[in-house]
Amino acid sequence: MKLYRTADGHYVEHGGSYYLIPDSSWDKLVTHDDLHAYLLSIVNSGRTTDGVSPAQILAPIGNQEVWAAGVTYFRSRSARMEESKSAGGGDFYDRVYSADRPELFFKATANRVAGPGTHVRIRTDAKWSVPEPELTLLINQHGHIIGYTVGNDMSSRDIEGENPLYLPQAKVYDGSCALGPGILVASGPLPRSTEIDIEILRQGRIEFSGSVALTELKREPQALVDWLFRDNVFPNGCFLMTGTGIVPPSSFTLQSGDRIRITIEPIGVLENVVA
Ligand code: DO4
Ligand code: MG
Repeated sequence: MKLYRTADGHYVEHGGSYYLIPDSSWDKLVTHDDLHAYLLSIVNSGRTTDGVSPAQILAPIGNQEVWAAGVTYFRSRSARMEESKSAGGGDFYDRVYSADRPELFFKATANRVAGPGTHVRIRTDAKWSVPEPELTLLINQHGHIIGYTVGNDMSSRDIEGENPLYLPQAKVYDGSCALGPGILVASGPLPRSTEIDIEILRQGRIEFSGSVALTELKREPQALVDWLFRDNVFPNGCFLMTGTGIVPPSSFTLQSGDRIRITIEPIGVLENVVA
């Protein structure tokens, strides 16, 4: 089942049919005792409604914080070691890749998150910017993974590479994150064979494409969540981006007008244009 947030209400989609969720706030849905069973009861009511058009769909976020894990794929470790070599930061990335404690950082509040079909941004003071396509977990207030969405952890590589202490500036700014289009509410974990694909189109032509399977993800999603919930409460639940396994070559930087298309097959396609 997929859950969508729109200006006209929230919808659940199942088998190609759409069902309007009776009056409920997004935060209430995220913190529902058993969201999967609740959505199933709506589907089983059989009261279908008209479909939801892509233009109606908003970012699937209410009052949740967005956090992110880093250096969870070998490709990310190597790219970060390379970009920070002259700053002497390379060793940190190698160490965190194999350490018990993962890298976790605060990524965004809802106002910094772009929904599907809207604009993401590159920093005005950055010279080297990339999208990071990431499986993103929706977690309830008890630390249980209740759904999955597609995420884009926009990053300024020159800023984080200059000094690891600049990471919050490289990662957190207006339009630095995109989520959507909906939430896949599944009864179990996603198969490890699940693929994440990205295409970056410039003037209608593919400038970069890449893909990675979840088999390359070094850590278990629930283990990342357990670390995040150590000494942190999230009364409205939260999102956790699980890191990138796709890094474009060092010669690539995003430009205004680039179209970023990220696909995770069972969830959907998240498409945004760089402002
Ligand atoms: O350590 C810097 C950020 C890592 C990150 O965002 C990623 O690996 O996806
Ligand atoms: Mg990332």
